[in-house]
Amino acid sequence: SYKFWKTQPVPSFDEKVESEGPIDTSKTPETVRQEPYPIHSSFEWTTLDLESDHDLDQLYELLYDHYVEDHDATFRFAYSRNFFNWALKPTGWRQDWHIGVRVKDTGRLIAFISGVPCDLTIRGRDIKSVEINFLCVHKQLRSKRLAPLLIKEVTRRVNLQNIWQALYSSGTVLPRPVSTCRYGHRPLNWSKLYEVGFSSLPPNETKASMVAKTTLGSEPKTKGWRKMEEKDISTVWKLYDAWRDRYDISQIMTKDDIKHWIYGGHQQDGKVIHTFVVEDEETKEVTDYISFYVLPFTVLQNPKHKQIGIAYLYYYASTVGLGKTNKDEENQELLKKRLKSLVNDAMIEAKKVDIDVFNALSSQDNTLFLDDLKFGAGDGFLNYYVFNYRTSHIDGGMDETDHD
Ligand code: YNC
Ligand code: MG
Repeated sequence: SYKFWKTQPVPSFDEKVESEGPIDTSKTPETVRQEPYPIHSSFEWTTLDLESDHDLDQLYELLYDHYVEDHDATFRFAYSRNFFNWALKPTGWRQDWHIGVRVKDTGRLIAFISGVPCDLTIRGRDIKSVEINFLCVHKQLRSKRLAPLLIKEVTRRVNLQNIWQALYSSGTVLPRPVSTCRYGHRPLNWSKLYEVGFSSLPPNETKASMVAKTTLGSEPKTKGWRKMEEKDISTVWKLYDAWRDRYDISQIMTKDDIKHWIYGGHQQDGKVIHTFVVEDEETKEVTDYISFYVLPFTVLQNPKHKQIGIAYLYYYASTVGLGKTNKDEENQELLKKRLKSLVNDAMIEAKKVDIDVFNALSSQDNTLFLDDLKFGAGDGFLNYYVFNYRTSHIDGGMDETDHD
């Protein structure tokens, strides 16, 4: 019924897109409500200070116990303190977009939502925007309409900065996704995935045959492969910016954003983001980069394993594909070959840091390699939304993967 979402500037499921652009353009920061929305008298709004261990610990604990689980509650995302420092403090981050709700009497944190700056290009139009993430309500306080209140409060605080659009993604279907992607999973440690119930044994296979099938080489094979260094930031930025022309929706990044999101900023220990480049052995030019981030699952109720190590394919680019479109079939074959070797080598690096499964969505150019590199289609989907913006559907690779 979408009682809340019906009141928001988002397209309905059945409407046709006649012209692309913002939905509600009537507001200005001056006409936006200046005070926080009223909240139940036993609660209070709080702005988390993620530079303080106390607040960072509280956020960690809330999400550790109450954030997203898989469909049968076998696994739950295990965000780390380092992960929050990466995901919630990019260039231009604002403390008042790290919004919590506390119990007045005890100070206990019971809900959270966040926004970070994230400008977008959608079909050639640049849009000032934020990304909304980590919406979470304590399990004992569910279904009390706290989520709409958090969403309205973050909207208010973003609008006060004269920003009217937001990107967000969710497994939940809401009005109305701009794109839907499917998760692919590539086992790196099949035996462990089997023991925790993440992977099952296909008919006509044995445990030994599955281990053999999923074993990777021990060292990357791409010539000139190495870890990204600080000196590569400018080149990676150029590659990133040229590469994103391939897609209908992409994030605008400054050089500082590349330093934060792709290089990992100051965070070089206990790293969340891992990035590798290919340096041409003759010219010494960086021709490709590829990155993944680390976000484990807590294994709920398993006697042997407490966690599985998970890597997510993140951004990449290769000069092989630059300036070419997917319609150039000859180039597409070269690109496919290149991406296969880059992703294969990235998985070898992931295995070295004890990752058990390597995930990739069906977005970007990933459908070129998912099957060949033995990614299995997952049962999870991710829907992408843009708040207060109307645009026709963007293919998230779902046409090319099997839908079951
Ligand atoms: C969701 N994920 O439909 P209707 S993803 C948005 N995103 O509203 P209540 C959601 N809306 O249908 P509960 C949503 N999930 O009546 C539910 N809703 O119109 C809608 N889970 O509220 C839902 N994290 O408080 C319904 O539900 C209304 O107590 C019901 O709370 C929901 O971070 C939730 O999956 C998700 O912690 C907080 O279940 C809770 O159940 C929970 O009665 C586990 O809410 C963790 C989890 C979600 C991860 C994410 C992206 C969030 C995007 C939010 C939308 C941002 C819009 C843009 C704002 C800025 C605009 C500018 C400019
Ligand atoms: Mg609630």
